[in-house]
Amino acid sequence: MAKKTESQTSQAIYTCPFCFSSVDLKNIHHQCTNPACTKIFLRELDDKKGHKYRSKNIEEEIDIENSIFLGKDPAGPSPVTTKYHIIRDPSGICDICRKPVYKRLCPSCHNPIPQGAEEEGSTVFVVLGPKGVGKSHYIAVLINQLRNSFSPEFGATMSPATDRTTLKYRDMYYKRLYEEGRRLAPTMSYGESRESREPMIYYLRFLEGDSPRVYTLAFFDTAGEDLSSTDTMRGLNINSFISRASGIVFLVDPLQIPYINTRIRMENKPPAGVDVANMLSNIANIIRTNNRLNMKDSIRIPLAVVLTKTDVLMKAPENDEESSILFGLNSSLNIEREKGKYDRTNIEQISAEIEEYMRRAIPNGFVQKVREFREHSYFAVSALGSNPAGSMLTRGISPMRVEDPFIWLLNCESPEEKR
Ligand SMILES: Nc1nc2c(ncn2[C@@H]2O[C@H](COP(=O)(O)OP(=O)(O)O)[C@@H](O)[C@H]2O)c(=O)[nH]1
Ligand SMILES: [Mg+2]
Ligand SMILES: [Zn+2]
Ligand SMILES: [Zn+2]
Repeated sequence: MAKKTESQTSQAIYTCPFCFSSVDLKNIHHQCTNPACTKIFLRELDDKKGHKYRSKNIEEEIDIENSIFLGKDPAGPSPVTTKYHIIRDPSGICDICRKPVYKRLCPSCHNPIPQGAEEEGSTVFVVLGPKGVGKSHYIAVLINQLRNSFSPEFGATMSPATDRTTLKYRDMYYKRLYEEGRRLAPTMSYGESRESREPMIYYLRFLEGDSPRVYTLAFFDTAGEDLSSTDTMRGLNINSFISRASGIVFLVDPLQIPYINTRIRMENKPPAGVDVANMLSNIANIIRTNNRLNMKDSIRIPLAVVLTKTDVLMKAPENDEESSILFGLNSSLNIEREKGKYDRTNIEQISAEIEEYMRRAIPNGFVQKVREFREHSYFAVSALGSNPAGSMLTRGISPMRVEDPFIWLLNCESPEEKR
């Protein structure tokens, strides 16, 4: 019963997955979908001569908040405009047509607040990891797999939350990877590009009985360098986002681990990379600070630790040294999971194997750090299925196990009980 009270109090507060602000659901903005209201509103604006925010388009009004969120001047030449009249009060009644309105907006950034936000809370999963780990490729391939393979398999539907998510996915990921067959370019850091600040948001709906379960998946493709210092994370407001997540997917690149990097034999081998134990430690510290936990308290957000680019570890060994870091034919990674249900045995078997692998390969108590997250599980995936030789993906894209971490996260205890 105590738990219930806890989750009831948290329900009035919604974390906007777009701008990360804490939104009191009693204090939000709305939009009226009657286009006539916008026209009346614009006519009224014209009567107040010299109004600063009058769009050139005769059928659309300027969305001041959303313009600012996207780094555009609302009084400048190309602000964000909308054909739906914005109501900047929580009444839920249009101030023009006086009818109830149902389109709800985050008051800070004017992105949508989905139906069911108060019952479901927002179940946000985030993908994190250092630069070069394979985040962008993983996210690009995962979205495609979740839509086209996972959803039909598990009786779900996945839809983009906004048109901008649709456009961003298509223009920055899908086209290049799936249509042109080219590798993705490195992601720009926040300092360099304001665009990257906006995550791609999808709603995943499971249609069970009369109350569908809805999850919000936030794919927040950071440039890894933004995550390597707690100061940068704090400055960018990523901290509150991470601290309120219902699940974290933390990516680890085997090729960046010195122990593996020195033993593996391959062409165009990248250099070893940052200390992942340190990065995970930063993430844990931020969660503890934000959620007012002691250093000794375990963290209640489920953590999926995911080894990327596993294709490079699944070849025939060239010598003994190499064979000690490869996954052989006996690896549990070769056992297919049972389709259409949560195959717990398969996931636990793989987790045990990868944990042992990481204990051997990564120094500085990485595995102990992971244990500070009360619920954790290890995974191994490959987005591309093979190591790209040049910028063209000549061998196509054949992903391996990319959806496993999400199947596990979706089957963790109900996320409201985590907080
Ligand atoms: N072998 C292999 N290489 C990959 C895979 N995914 C990404 N890579 C390589 O890793 C590089 C960095 O990936 P990227 O997604 O840009 O990393 P990010 O900085 O974390 O976003 C890519 O250019 C690819 O060369 C994979 O599944 N297998
Ligand atoms: Mg990237
Ligand atoms: Zn917002
Ligand atoms: Zn109206």
